[in-house]
Amino acid sequence: MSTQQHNNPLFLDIAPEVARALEQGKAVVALESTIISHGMPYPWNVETALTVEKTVRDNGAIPATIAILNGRIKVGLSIEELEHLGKSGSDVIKTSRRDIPFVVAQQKDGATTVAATMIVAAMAGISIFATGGIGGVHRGFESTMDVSADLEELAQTSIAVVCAGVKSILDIARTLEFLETKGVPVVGYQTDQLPAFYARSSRFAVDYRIDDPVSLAKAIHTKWRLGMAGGLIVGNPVPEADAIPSEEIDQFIDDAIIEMDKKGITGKETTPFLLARIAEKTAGRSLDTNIKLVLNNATVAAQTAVAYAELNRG
Ligand code: PSU
Ligand code: MN
Repeated sequence: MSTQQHNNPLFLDIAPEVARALEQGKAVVALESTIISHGMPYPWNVETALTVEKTVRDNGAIPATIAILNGRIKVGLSIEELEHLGKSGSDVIKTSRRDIPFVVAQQKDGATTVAATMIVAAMAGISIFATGGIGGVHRGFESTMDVSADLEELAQTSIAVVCAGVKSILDIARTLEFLETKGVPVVGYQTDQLPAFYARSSRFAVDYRIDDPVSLAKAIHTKWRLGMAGGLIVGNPVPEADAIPSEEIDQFIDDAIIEMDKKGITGKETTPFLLARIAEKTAGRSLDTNIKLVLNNATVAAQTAVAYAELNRG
């Protein structure tokens, strides 16, 4: 089990099934909830959240979707709770690191970003986390200084995040530079190149390529056993059949960013706006790709969590 467990029963409600699995040293995979409320439209968001949980189970681990409901930090949600988040959409507070204490203190509902989900997962003693895409350094950073809190969280919180890489709504080169500075390893799962979310490759090299869950779990385990706190990124490319090549998606992304700038959308609203506009522009094709890549990440995360639990027991 993780060395950083601060399971504070004052604030955390860990679902019985998740608590039991953690106690017994079984594989658990954390899942975020901003992707449900702000990342996809209803009802696809709820359907996807449920399918992701099933995929984690089918691969031998217990899913723990994380959110804040009525000020309680939840680790493991019921179907009704998932449905509530999915239906509420952007009425729920997009909750990153800075927001957690306020959403809790004011007894509100919060959907956790990658950063906030990492924080809660670490509190609960979960080590492996599956999502779609992480936040990063935004294009136009030179003038906006928009860098997602996800990156600082990866620098300090010991969670392995399985994602489909970094999408080109972000400045991929600067995101990688930031991660290098902060000492966050970027692993390619069965690839030498960082995936670009919709596309299988960004053409940027990863730090290390790993081809199987056991080797991946061993590298993660070794980092933390060395006493080196902090996260890792595992970039898992979307399956070939579901990918949208960069040549096709990049024009839509560029157009959506121009629209965003014209509308004056900034800060935490940017990613949800861009995802929704790209889905409209591609007539739902990008949403389909998004769903497929999350399921693919859930598979790899669950298999890695199983191997990681094995190492921890051994
Ligand atoms: N990228 C996606 N879908 C998402 C997000 C990013 O393809 O839903 C969400 C994640 O929750 C991520 C957050 O942690 O956006 C980053 O937001 P910001 O850049 O405001 O930190
Ligand atoms: Mn931002």
